[in-house]
Amino acid sequence: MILLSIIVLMPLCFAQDISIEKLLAYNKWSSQHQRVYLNEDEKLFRQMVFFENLQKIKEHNSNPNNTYSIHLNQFSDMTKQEFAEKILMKQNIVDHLMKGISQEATHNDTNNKETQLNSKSLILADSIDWREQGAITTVKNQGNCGSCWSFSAAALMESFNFIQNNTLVDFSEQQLVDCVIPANGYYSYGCSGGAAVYCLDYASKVGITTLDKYPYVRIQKNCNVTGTNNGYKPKQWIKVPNTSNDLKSALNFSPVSVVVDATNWDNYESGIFNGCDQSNISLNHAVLAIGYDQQGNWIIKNSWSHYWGENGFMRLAANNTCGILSNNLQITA
Ligand SMILES: *[C@@H]1O[C@H](CO)[C@@H](O)[C@H](O)[C@H]1NC(C)=O
Ligand SMILES: *[C@@H]1O[C@H](CO)[C@@H](O)[C@H](O)[C@H]1NC(C)=O
Ligand SMILES: *[C@@H]1O[C@H](CO)[C@@H](O)[C@H](O)[C@H]1NC(C)=O
Ligand SMILES: *[C@@H]1O[C@H](CO)[C@@H](O)[C@H](O)[C@H]1NC(C)=O
Ligand SMILES: *[C@@H]1O[C@H](CO)[C@@H](O)[C@H](O)[C@H]1NC(C)=O
Ligand SMILES: *[C@@H]1O[C@H](CO)[C@@H](O)[C@H](O)[C@H]1NC(C)=O
Ligand SMILES: CC(=O)N[C@H]1CO[C@H](CO)[C@@H](O)[C@@H]1O
Repeated sequence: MILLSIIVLMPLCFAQDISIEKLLAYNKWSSQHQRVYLNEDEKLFRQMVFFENLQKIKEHNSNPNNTYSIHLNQFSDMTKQEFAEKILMKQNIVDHLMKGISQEATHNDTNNKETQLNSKSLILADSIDWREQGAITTVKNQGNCGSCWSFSAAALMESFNFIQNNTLVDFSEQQLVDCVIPANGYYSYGCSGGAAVYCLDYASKVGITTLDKYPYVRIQKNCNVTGTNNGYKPKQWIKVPNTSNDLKSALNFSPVSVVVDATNWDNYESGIFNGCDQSNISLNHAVLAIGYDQQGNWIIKNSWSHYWGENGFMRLAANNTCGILSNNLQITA
């Protein structure tokens, strides 16, 4: 597979001739990111992918029309396809999840009506950023595992617990990855994908423990909790309706778990991101919306470490950019 890719990429690479400058950039990047490769072939392949990404970054950042910049980061030697496979949720799993979620949501129609009512009477703040209230824990790193859904859910519970209980505690994503599984009655599949709503359902029954008691290890293991009194339990949650106003009014109350298309988020550095293909949205990543600015851009907490984006955060263009309004979840009690 790698060899084949080298053969395919080789002419491309010679065509754009590898300069000393590019090689230096690669050496610096690979020592910073402590890259270790299986063999010379893989190293050569990774270098070529890196050079292509470097070229893309140069072109993007030299266009003054772009509202955001991109840069080298931990994903810079991955192809788009590898990034999707290793970091994002699998499409067939997401499709499966969405079916289950829409069924659950219809059971809670009375709750949905309540939010719509609230959003009409609520006076929205011009802007809101829950970091300013101290309601957001440090940015985490999910690693090469599509467990974003557990990070989105844990972050949602952490913020709600802070708002309700005035203590900011990191909760255990690993507990969710290991225990929110089909064998326990939930549609969620570890590093392949899952849904925050099942994490809430699970935590409401069993309780979610803290990060230091059940640390994150970047792979799925056997569920290692017993009993039903393991920590924080959300009591009630709702699906937020899919308009900007509804998401804004929800954000006036607390952060919101959102699902997005992150296909093109890999190399985001800073600015207002609007780089999704809006005509072809595939929901494949879960994050936490933590506010919006005066122009209506959304503020997002991601789980790709604080080296990614704006110290781990992102500003996403207003409206339904990357499908952010599609599938939103908020704890209400
Ligand atoms: C920037 O946008 C303007 C106006 O739409 C366009 O004429 C110009 O070609 C764009 N520049 C680049 C480098 O894409
Ligand atoms: C499960 O948890 C117990 C107690 O917290 C710990 O001693 C044990 O090593 C854990 N087992 C695994 C497989 O992680
Ligand atoms: C809520 O706050 C109390 C007092 O600060 C603390 O003991 C308790 O652990 C907190 N609950 C959670 C779930 O963090
Ligand atoms: C928004 O939700 C309504 C029903 O609540 C649905 O009919 C509509 O298709 C949704 N729109 C989008 C863009 O998801
Ligand atoms: C739509 O997006 C998916 C996933 O990113 C991709 O595989 C597919 O080729 C895209 N389709 C078109 C028509 O661009
Ligand atoms: C997008 O959001 C901006 C700012 O909130 C608003 O002015 C604009 O009308 C919106 N555009 C669409 C197409 O909804
Ligand atoms: C997603 C969600 O809110 N599910 C709830 C829907 O309503 C039933 C019955 O009240 C609850 O059991 C679910 O947890």
